[in-house]
Amino acid sequence: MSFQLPVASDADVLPQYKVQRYFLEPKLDEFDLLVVKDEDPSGELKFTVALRVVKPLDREERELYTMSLVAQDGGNPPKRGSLPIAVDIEDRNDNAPIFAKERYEKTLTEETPLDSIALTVSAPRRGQRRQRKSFLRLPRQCRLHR
Ligand SMILES: [Ca+2]
Ligand SMILES: [Ca+2]
Repeated sequence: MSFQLPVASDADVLPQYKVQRYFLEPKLDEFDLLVVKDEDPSGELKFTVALRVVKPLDREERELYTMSLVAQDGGNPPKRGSLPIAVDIEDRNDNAPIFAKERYEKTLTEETPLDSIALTVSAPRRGQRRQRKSFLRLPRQCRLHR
């Protein structure tokens, strides 16, 4: 999958002093640039630049990527312009709830008052610190037997 990016303009007149190349900074494993270059009759280069996803993205691993698209001209020394890019990864429901333990055990006495909280369990979502708690309550009519 790729997304077209805006290209830079360069006010210099001579084609060799206009943009000669594009690159990403820093170089990330998840993205690269697709650059298509055409030369018009005047010798000026016309670029089409797209950001390509080259590795699976997972919000639970990383939810934001920031980088810059850099345009470099043919001056000596070359001049550069850069465009900050932020890529936000949206969540997809690809993780099942997981309990912290596989099994809970609790011994209750016969004198346990009705409506007391017998057990507290939690199912944290992978990669997130927030815990969802649910409570198991003893129903009023319930009698406890050994
Ligand atoms: Ca220039
Ligand atoms: Ca997810």
